[in-house]
Amino acid sequence: MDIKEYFNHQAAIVDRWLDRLTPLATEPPELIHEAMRYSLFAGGKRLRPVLTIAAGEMFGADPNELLPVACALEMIHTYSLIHDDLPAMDDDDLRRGMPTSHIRFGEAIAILAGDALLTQAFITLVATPQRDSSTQVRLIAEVARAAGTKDALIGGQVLDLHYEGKPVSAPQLEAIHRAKTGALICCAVRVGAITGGASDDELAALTTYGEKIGLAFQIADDLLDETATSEELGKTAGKDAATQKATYTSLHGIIGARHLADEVIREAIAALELSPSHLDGVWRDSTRLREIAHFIVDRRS
Ligand code: GRG
Repeated sequence: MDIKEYFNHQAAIVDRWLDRLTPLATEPPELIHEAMRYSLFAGGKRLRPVLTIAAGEMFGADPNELLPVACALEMIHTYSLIHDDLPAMDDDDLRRGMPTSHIRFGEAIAILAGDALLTQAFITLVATPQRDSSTQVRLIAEVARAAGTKDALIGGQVLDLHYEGKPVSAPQLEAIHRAKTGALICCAVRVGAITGGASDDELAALTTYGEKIGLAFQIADDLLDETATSEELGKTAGKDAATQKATYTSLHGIIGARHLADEVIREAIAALELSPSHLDGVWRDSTRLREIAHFIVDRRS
């Protein structure tokens, strides 16, 4: 199976689990469940859950333990997109090729759909027994931290708002994205490895990989904003330039950003290549994680 087929295969499995783990749109209060499902099933790439699955598979994780953790991350990611699109934030009309949640349901329901998806993620984690209860608590703590304020999703979004319209240096840009985009991506890799029972050394190697691909993802996102169409992206293209937002392309140019992305991906893969020597003689197959690293910078949406 090549990486595209692997993504499609795993995304279909993730969708089945998401369907199982999310209240039905016919369950009262129907409107909020409909809004949660509208954004959840609008056709995202499922990058974060697929990362969790690929990292978990590397350590032989049990799918019944792994998939709910993967889905919890997709719920949190979807909540962040709904809130990011709100008039009070990026004020966007289009997401995943469809009208954004506030356009479809109004602002109040969009806010609540985001809140509900964040909550549903933790309901899911709490309801999923893991290999032992300390692993379960650890996973819940990992996800909570990545969604929080310190070097994490909400903190990154606050930094992003803070720097709006101001000059941003390369280290400041990296700090924004390490938190806003990178924390959840790195968490997706870590929780997969933890679910599979990775050792501390293995987890450290995968954390470096996760941090690097998180950065590469954002550089690729900035490149796509300039080089892809709204149809390809399923969201408004060219918005960063139109709003004069500091991006990797505005700081380094298109060619410079492309080189940076390639360099960061090489570092991510190097972190994986180092890991076998830390593995107590146990070989772990990191082929999928290497392929995903390349996919992140080669994608067109
Ligand atoms: C509102 C708490 C809060 C956080 C918002 C994620 C985020 C923080 C904002 C999204 C804005 C944005 C376009 C960030 C760039 C990186 C990113 C997260 C892109 C979207 O992720 P993909 O490409 O989307 O994985 P799909 O739809 O494929 O899941």
